[in-house]
Amino acid sequence: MPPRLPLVSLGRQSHSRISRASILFSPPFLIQAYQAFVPQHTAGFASTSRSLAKGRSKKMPPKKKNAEDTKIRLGRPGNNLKIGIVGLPNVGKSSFFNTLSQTDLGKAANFPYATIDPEEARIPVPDPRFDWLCELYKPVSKVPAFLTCIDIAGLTAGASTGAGLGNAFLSHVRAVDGIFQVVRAFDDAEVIHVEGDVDPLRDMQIISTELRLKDIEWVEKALEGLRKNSKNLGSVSLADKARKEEITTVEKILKCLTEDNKDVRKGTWTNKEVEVINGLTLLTAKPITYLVNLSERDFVRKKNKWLPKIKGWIDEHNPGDALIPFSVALEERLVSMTEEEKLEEAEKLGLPKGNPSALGKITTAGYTSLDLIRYFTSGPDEVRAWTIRKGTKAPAAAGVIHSDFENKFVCGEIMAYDDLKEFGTEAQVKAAGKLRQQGKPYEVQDGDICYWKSGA
Ligand SMILES: Nc1nc2c(ncn2[C@@H]2O[C@H](COP(=O)(O)OP(=O)(O)OP(=O)(O)O)[C@@H](O)[C@H]2O)c(=O)[nH]1
Ligand SMILES: [Mg+2]
Repeated sequence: MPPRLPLVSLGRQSHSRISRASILFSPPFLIQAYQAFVPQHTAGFASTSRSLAKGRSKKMPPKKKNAEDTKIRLGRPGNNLKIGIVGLPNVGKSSFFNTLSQTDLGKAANFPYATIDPEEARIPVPDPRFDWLCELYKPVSKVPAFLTCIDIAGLTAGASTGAGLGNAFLSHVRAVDGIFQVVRAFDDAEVIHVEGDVDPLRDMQIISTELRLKDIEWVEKALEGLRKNSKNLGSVSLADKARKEEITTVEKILKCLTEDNKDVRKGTWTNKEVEVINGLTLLTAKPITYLVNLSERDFVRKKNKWLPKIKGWIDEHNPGDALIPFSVALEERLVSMTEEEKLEEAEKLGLPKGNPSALGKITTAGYTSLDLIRYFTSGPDEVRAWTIRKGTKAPAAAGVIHSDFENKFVCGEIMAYDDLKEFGTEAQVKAAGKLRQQGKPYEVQDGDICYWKSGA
């Protein structure tokens, strides 16, 4: 009997066991104002090349790969991932993008389709662990983790067949790895709604339908091409067998989108099937975080008539997807305030102590939705967060700093953030036997503090 392939659930692993959408309302994260961006492959290299171990890498016999252990993730491989801001026209996407990036790059204006060309910005991802490390080392340079966000044009009903900015818009969505879907739930007669009135459920249905229709068209085309080339397939050659399997998988994807009426990321797939899906770069395979744009008043009182219905819609259609209420109007006011003024504002509004902005929480949710984690390199020169995908092995994680670290990887000296916090200094962590030497098979954990050793 052939070995059974593991079933891989697409989308966020952390949500795979949660069947209900969660409203992430409080407490908001403190957002960092770090704007510094030190180019990769420079500073981190210096801080981790204290001593290079020469010729110490003894060749181990290659281990047997166990395919069942390695779950293949949906989407593009790699760490350099992007999240796109998607939604109907005039719902506040560019205004949100501007507050998030603290720029005026996004074309925010009170008419539909103000945005045409996508704009991109790198947003620092808040992390109290990073702040603590900076306090400890007081480094010359501080580089937090970043999330790349893209402001995309508005999508309208019929976009999949070319209405509005139709296909241009959808190609921009295809180019990102995850989606922030802005849903308008604020009333303002001054702000035109392309559908005539405010109805977030209808709007969510429109976006969902358009993304699915485009995927169906894409998958049908792929299937047609595969079937055309499969007329002379035999049953003996491995290549022919693989081709047949691919056709069966594409048929299953089409069934998921049509008969099962599901986004592709909500299906259950084997690793082989995920490989086929990834080759198709489908829109509904990308993780979605729903961002509900409320009036400032509704955000402050944590009440809006649409919110429970929106949650119900997500539970029914895309269970497990995150839902974050926020207010672009409030964020626009907060963006020009100092940290102190923000704290005062929170008190004035009756919000929980701390930064009243939801942007930190949103950035973190986007980062997590892409299965991104970070490890740190730290010292008096620099404290820096390095973004990797969950499940990345030590050599590849080191390679994010410099390809030499991966190619000539010897080992990593690694301590957990919690251990450093508990023991206070690197020396004490070491004395407690908590500084670990890790080899190539080690899977880097979120919050690890790493020091890589590479050979000549
Ligand atoms: N009252 C109110 N107006 C808002 C809010 N968010 C955005 N707006 C206004 O809505 C209008 C459209 O905002 P944009 O940010 O350009 O919307 P968009 O979704 O990027 O629009 P397109 O690029 O055309 O798809 C602007 O006049 C904003 O000032 C909000 O929370 N409350
Ligand atoms: Mg816009």
